[in-house]
Amino acid sequence: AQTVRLADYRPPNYLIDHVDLTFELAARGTRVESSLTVRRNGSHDESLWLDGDELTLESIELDGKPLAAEQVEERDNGLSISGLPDRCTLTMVCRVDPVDNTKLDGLYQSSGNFCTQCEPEGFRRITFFPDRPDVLSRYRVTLIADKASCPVLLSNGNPVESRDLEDGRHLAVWDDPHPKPSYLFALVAGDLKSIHDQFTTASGRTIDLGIYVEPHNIDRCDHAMRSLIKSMAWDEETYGREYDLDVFNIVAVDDFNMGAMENKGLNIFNSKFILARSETATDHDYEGIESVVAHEYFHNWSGNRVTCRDWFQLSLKEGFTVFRDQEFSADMGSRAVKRIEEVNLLRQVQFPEDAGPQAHPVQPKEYEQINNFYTATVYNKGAEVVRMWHNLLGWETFRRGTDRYFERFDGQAVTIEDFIDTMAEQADFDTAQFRRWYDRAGTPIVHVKKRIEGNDLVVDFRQEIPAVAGQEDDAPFLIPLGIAAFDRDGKPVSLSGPDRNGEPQTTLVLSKTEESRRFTLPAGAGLPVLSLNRGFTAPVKVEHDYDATDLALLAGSDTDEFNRWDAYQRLVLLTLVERIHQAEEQGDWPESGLPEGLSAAFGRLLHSAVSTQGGADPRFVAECLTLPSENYIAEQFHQDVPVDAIHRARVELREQLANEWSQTLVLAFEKLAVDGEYRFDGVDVGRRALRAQVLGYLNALDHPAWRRLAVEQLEEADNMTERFNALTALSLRASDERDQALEAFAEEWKDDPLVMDKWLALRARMVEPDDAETLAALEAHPAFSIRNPNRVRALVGTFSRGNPVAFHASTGSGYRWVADKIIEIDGFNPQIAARMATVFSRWRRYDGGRADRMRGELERMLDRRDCSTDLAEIAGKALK
Ligand code: HT7
Ligand code: ZN
Repeated sequence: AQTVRLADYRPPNYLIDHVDLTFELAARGTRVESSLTVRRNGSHDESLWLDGDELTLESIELDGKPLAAEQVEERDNGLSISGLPDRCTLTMVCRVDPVDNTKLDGLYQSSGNFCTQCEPEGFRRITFFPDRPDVLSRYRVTLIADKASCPVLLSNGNPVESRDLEDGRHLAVWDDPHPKPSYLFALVAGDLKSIHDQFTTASGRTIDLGIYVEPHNIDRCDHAMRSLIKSMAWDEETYGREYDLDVFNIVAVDDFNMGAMENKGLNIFNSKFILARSETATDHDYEGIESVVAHEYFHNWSGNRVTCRDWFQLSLKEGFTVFRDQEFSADMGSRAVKRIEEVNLLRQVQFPEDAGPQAHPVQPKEYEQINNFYTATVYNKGAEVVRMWHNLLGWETFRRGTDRYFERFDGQAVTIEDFIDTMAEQADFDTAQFRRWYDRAGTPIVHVKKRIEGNDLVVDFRQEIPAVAGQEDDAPFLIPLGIAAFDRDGKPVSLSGPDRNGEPQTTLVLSKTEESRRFTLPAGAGLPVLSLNRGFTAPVKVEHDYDATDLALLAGSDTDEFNRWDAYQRLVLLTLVERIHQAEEQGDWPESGLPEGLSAAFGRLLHSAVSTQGGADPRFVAECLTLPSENYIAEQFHQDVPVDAIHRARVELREQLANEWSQTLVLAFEKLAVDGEYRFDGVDVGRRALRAQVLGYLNALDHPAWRRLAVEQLEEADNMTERFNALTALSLRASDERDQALEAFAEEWKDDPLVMDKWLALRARMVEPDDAETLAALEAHPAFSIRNPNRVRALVGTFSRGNPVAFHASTGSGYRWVADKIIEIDGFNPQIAARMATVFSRWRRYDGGRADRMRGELERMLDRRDCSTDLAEIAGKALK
């Protein structure tokens, strides 16, 4: 495959000011007529290049006359047109087949309705066009379709006309006054029902809002509509950004490669991120919907009004918009819990990505297939970098910077450099060094040591910059590091000096490979315990010689909630890793009791959540009590990941904690019961979350009474959150109750694909190593379809990422099954196949037998004549 390089960027040699499109929609042969007003950009006599993919060109005219044959050269990826005047109109007719479009990219059908996905390079699958984000055009779109089967006809912008035609068809015209790149084009046509509301903007304009879904889902749209209205208000209040069309429409479809798409005025969503009612969706689903609706809406400014010059700038819109949606969610719910979730994702997905063969900078320098770069690095590390701008500048200065950015670049396709320059104008620190966050892959490690000199606390910092992605330099980063100190009684020790009101926290800005900071302590103070990277001020790993006592102290006393959680998690990790090492050294499993400090910290947390006076937020406690995932524990081992020992140690610790605290757990289970009708609000969500943890711990024990608690909750609860939490708790151990419950659940929800995805995912987590029969049964289950990305993520994705012992079964059976699926999927949807394949990337970290088998599967995926460029890039990099 061809490598695309940032260094090769050239501005477009022709611009397209207006695009007029007419679609005659038909399943097997949609006719697309396009009329492009072409303008030479600069002075040159080069040809015009129009991208095209799987299109049939029926005709092409220049200013109303057929083009001379020698002027057009058709290649398999587009058209080259020579001899054009400075300005002209090109008119083309193409045919596309939406039914055969199994890639879900371009114009395709989902549940019989027409829809589109154009980011990043799908528009070229609809008509020939310079399909690059720096060509901005005004679009006018006419949709013609059979009125009975396609009563709804939607596109970008404002509706300007609609009428019936004589042959049973009807027509609608949409006009988008805002110039946009082709990746933001969208149309939807089909038999859909809708709910409507209105939003009045700060300047008094009324916007008509619509959410369109398949008719049977019409009772599941209210939460998404509320989320949209909240997002519109928040973006006005927080960033001063007002909506800019008369209508804003959302459509939910079942077949979708990602979460959602921010097409101008017509967002298209994976139905998973729109549809919710309490009987079928969990609190987690409600939160996902709120944040994805917000994310796509926020793109209207960060992405659409100010867009990307080329795809190397993807994080310009994605990193910034993720930061914006994170802050929105923090404002809607618990800030600390939101931060914990963000850091969990970063540590469990982005850090591993940044340490393996797919590592790349936030601004990548080259790619083979851009679809492979919609990554946690571009999105989530990108958001962390924006967060550092925000923290370093302070909110008001940051907001001045974003105002300036939107004002200066409105209607333009720009670069990450443009964002940095605008922010740098506001900054009083070395922004050149800060730029490394965009250019250098890998997660910096900050080693921290402390000592006492006289009355001074001296803290030494050393930055370690790992060599990844062919980048070997070790120049230091600019790292804002929140830090505080606590004495042995858990009381804050001021590090900021007497002039800062004795505030416990300060933020250091580290900029050298090695540097020390000196703090004067009160006379007689001993060596305090350090709380580092508070609130996760920088996306780094912090290495510090914490012992269990330090961590227990911070878990109980740190004034930063995020770091309280982090200390507790580190304490758990310390215990688990010690046990695993011990087992390795001894050659068999050690008899270890529950460590005193950890047990006490667990009990304290649990008590704090159920105490009647000034208790802790149950949601926060639930996050603390959630044991680190097996994959995250695996990250603590750089070589020969002890897959089975990790599983065993985690299961054992869960049982020990449950055993020790069973009475308190039962008490908490009773006290946390939520009365009344389901409400999606902070208090109830928190209680349900902690109650789920509690029920999980209890069911880690083999006891019929705790199973009965789960069965009762499953049968009596009126909402999916509690019902599914109960089923999950039951799934932890084999039992008759578990098997009956799983079967009954599947029977009850067999006609609801989104609920069945939860069931498939749960079943995928339960598969035992080498249980080929169960895998075959799940694959053959009517709820599964290999053609639908949500089903694939639920079964294949969860098996490979959420069930490490079975995926990494030493016989290689798990690898083989997943690779078989990937190869099959690659035949019709390469984007999804490539995403699934990243789970094989870090094969070198496993022991010889496993590593050989994983490598073998990567080779099998790659060594096929018809391996897609998407999958070839992922597998090829993994094997290098
Ligand atoms: N900007 C979108 C990214 C995207 C996408 C969405 C749906 C299907 C395929 C896609 N490829 C890229 C989603 C977002 O970040 O908002
Ligand atoms: Zn986005």
